Amino acid sequence: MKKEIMIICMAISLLFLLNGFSAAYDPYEVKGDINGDKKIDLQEAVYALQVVSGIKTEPVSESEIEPNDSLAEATSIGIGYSNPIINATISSENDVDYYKFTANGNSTYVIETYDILANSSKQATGIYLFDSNGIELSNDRNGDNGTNNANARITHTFSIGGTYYIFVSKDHYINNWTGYYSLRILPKHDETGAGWNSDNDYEPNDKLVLANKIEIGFENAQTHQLDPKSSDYVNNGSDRDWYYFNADAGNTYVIETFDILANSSENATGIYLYDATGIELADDRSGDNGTNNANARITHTFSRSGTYYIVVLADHYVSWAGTYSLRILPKHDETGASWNTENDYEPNDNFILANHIEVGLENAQTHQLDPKSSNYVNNGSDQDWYYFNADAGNAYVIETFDTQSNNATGIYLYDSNGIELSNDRSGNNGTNNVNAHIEYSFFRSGAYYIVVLRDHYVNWAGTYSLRIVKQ
Ligand SMILES: [Ca+2]
Ligand SMILES: [Ca+2]
Ligand SMILES: [Ca+2]
Ligand SMILES: [Ca+2]
Repeated sequence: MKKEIMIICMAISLLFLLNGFSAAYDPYEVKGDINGDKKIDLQEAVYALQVVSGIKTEPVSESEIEPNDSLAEATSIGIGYSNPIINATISSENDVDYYKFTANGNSTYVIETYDILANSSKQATGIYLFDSNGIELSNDRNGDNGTNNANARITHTFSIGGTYYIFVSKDHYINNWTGYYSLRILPKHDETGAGWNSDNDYEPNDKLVLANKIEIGFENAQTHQLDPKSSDYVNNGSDRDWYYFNADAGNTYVIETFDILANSSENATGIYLYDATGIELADDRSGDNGTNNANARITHTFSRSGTYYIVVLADHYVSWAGTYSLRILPKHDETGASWNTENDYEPNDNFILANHIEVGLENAQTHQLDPKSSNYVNNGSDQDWYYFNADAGNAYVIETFDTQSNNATGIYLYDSNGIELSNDRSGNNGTNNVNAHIEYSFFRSGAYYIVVLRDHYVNWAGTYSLRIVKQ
């Protein structure tokens, strides 16, 4: 009894002490104010006491405080990646855990249980969200929504700020589950408190609202991973990575995953494009479109300016985990379009990404069909697109030359709508040092497109030259 009185006295005196320091940046004040509400309540005072006494060293994560078996006994949890509850437990068949938090008005949070090891069960927790009157707003009662290291997950938009409650219990459909879980409340990517783990691939980003930012342009590519550790945790789907970017109305972008080494699999990623309301605009879900070093590829013209979303996940038909890069490339004539001058002016594997070539003998260009294509997961080897301006009524000769082989390249000619006008797909038409050869008269002046790729019948890679000559 004396001991308990002593602890209470210490806690109370600490409470005064901490509040007295609240104007200064005392580290214990920051650590003690778990709720971030600039006040220290008894629970926080006890926590601060534990920090002072060395029992607790972790400055931000907190655990549950039993008993928390009712709304009135709810443990406080802060908002944000840095304020989780860690190592809470469902300790028995009947154990239930209540938490309370303060939501900002007009904010969206992802609430999830996570880091539940899948050593004994494929199912674990369920979670429920209540308002301050105890009315249920949402639930994921059998952990249907979690991916990667998350088990049960709710996404909810709070129009009114205030106190809300989370209820964690065993999965609704299993008789019993006991074990450790962690719990966090993650704000939308553009809201106060949004944060990611820079030491772990900028996770958590497994929901549209938790998307990482990616800028448009060749030089703004990012490299990430689909996490092979997904299978260690209770979840309902492996790692997926969301990104958001801002598109300008009328612009066309190529969005692609690339530089995925083909050492273990011929398939890797799929990508999907969404608008801000979550409506799918395009997908390449099994990486059907990529060539050369690209795997999954979407080409889309954006009719409205605004924020758009990409999700990268494993190819729809395979279980894949590993490292990938992602980029968003503007059309050749749009702001931010650029190419790698140190690597043959790639990426140009799509007419949207075409390099420019001027008409005239003196404007011939020398390039390569890349022999490294086979190192990467793709659905076709290197191809090189070009565009040029032609005048109506004139005949033009388009040809590859100096290929060191008669079975090297094929060339195809397109108009700006992507309609094929002519081809020499296996380099049948050239003589002497000319390999593939097209002659064509244009009815309309304008931009036209050429693609150079390997001879239709031969697996060729190497150096070629290209010229377009007005007759
Ligand atoms: Ca990831
Ligand atoms: Ca992820
Ligand atoms: Ca090339
Ligand atoms: Ca190319």
